[in-house]
Amino acid sequence: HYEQQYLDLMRRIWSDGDEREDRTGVGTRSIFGATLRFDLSANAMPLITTKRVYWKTATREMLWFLTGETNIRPLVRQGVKIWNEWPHARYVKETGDNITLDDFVECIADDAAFAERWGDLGPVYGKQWVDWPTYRKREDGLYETGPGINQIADLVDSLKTNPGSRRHIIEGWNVAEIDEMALPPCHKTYQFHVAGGRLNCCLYQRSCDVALGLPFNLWSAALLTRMLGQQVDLDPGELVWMGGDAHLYLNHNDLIEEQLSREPQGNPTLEIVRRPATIFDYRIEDFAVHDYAPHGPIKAPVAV
Ligand code: UFP
Repeated sequence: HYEQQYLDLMRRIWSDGDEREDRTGVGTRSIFGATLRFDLSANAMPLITTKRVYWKTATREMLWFLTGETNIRPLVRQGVKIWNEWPHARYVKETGDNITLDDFVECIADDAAFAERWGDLGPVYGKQWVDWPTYRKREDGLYETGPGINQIADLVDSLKTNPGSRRHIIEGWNVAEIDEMALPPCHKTYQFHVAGGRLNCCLYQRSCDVALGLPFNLWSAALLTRMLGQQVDLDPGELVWMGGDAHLYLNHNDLIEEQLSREPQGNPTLEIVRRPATIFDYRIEDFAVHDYAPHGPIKAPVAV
């Protein structure tokens, strides 16, 4: 089963990983350098089955990235909670107001001005993907801003016009803007590759929370590959995932023990029920998952 690779990685990190302190103070076991490969043909998806993965949440996040938005408000208003902890932590830190996460999120949802001030994550994925800033040197030696680069639109174009290229890349790691981001990109580089009428994707992820992050990251990378493939008339090929620091948080002990005791079940597929005019026109209703009968969800705290 395709998921065995994921469980093997989890098991290996938990038993052999180097135990270390990390930025969050929670502590992890970690290995450096890992690769997973998934066949996406026949609409197969690397969707984890040993716990329920909320693929619609991950899909909404992907659609949000593609809008170029970096404020959590549109996510919050769809009930997507995955980015809430970061703006909340910043708010508490900067204002000293010890508001609960739930109350903070309610303010973001109800109050546009509050969301404007406190809901933005800085120039994270969405901004870099569709509006990477450019600067031009003027004759007087000063710099002025140029038009932003839409990497996604350019990628669709290059896949169509120059499929054999080795430069089909989406990059999130804008060195000059890392300091302004709530979280520097984890799934930082996507490379696409066309072979035999199929679209392959290689994702390089610099840092990976294997328990909570990776199930989402795998789904999203495969989803993006499927959407792009539909837009440029290529069948789904392979997803190669490469991780730098692949870790498990020490407080995920219960999740890990439970998940490793379960067996993968079924082979879910993704159907895209409509073909939107462009890569930017997908809606959540366009996606249907079939044959997904996972084990029950497992809750665990996210390290901020
Ligand atoms: N993380 C993921 N996947 C993501 C994402 C975050 O695994 O898509 F946004 C995890 C990895 C790490 C933490 O545990 O978030 C980021 O912390 P750091 O920047 O210190 O690597």
